[in-house]
Amino acid sequence: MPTIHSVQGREILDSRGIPTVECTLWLDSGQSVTTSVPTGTSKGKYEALELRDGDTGRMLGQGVLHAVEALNTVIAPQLIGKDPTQQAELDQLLVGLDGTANKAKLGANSILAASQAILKAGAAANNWPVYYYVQQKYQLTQSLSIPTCIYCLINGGEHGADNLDIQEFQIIPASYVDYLASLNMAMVLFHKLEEVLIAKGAIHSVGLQGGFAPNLYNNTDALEILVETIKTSPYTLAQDLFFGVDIAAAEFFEAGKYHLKDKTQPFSSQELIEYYKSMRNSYHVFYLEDPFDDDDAKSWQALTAELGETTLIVGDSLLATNKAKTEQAIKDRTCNAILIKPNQIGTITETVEVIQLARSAGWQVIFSHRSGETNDNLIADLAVGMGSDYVKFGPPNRGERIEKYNRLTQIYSDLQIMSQQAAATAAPQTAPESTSSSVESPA
Ligand code: 2PG
Ligand code: MG
Repeated sequence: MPTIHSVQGREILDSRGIPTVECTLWLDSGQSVTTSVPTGTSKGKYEALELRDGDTGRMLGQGVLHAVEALNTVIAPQLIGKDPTQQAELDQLLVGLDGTANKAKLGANSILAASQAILKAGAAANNWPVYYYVQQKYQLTQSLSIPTCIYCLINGGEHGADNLDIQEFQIIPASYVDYLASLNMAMVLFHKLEEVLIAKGAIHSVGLQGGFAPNLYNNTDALEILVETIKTSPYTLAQDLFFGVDIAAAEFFEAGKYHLKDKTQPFSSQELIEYYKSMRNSYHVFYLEDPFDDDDAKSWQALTAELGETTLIVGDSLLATNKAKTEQAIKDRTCNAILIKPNQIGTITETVEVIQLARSAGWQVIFSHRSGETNDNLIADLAVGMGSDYVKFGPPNRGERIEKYNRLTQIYSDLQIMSQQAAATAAPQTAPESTSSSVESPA
């Protein structure tokens, strides 16, 4: 097995034009891999620390040169000569080098860049695609398939133009819709939505992740406009597709109340539960992400008790891809699904541990991008290889989001070839002379 020859980190810009960390790792076989880490805008307070320089004379204080230095001078020397397939051992080494509870010393950005590079290098050392390597290594899923895509078409909250409180209005294709058909649906509805917004004189420029950020009066208007858009298409709501929302409620929680434009007075938790129930009933919203503040556990529990049978109640900043937080939420029945963002925790191994926990509780798993993305498509491979139920990669718009969908399209083709090969190898049961080939790798 090849070993790690060198590791080089650097500062690059993310899709928002804000610095982030990229890392190239060379093996002594001559192979190399490059990876970069995303960053969030509506970051949760329990996420691992992303190290920023804070030097206001450069990159508005957002530089990551200290994180890059940590990667090149503290982390890299420790990785040289190591076997990249020993992910757990190497991730443990990284966590130990940092030594803090939230990766505050070296930064979760430098640590994750190294951890992701190790994973990609492990796959390269085997000459396997990353999704296949991940499946073989972690055995989180028996079969490989493309997760259901959650497409965000309208951006509000911190991602939008500041007039919608809810951060993401999403469409979710019905389970019978195949991946390529779902991409077609998202593409059609994204462009039809633009036409509807233009016809209404609503602004149709886009927000941070590429969804439209229109000037509407309130949050319900956004759902109404999506309903109107669907009516101009061949699709039927509640048959071909459903709605989802990322409320990102921590962003409008103040002094124990939730401040939404839909009502002049702020919402109490109980009023907000009623609001979600009516959203569920009137608009077929079956996905509710971060519906309450991260510390308002009682409201989460009440909502999960009321709607959890029929609706995904998804913990994002609530759980921060953190094992202790997830354990607590399972015990308290706070939610029934988890958003997975490796950069919230900082290593691949810890990400896998959180997924294992979520699975043990029967939760649904959703792999997610960040609002500040790069053109690295690793999360597409992770989502397939780890058997994610859903992925949230944004709208079918902007290069950094499209890159993830295009990677899913490649994997989709690979899987088709694999199943054709598998069918060919199954054939020998009736024709034993052709038993020689077996599908070990789609590569
Ligand atoms: C979220 C994400 C991605 P951010 O809240 O789920 O959509 O946003 O990366 O800004 O935290
Ligand atoms: Mg979220």
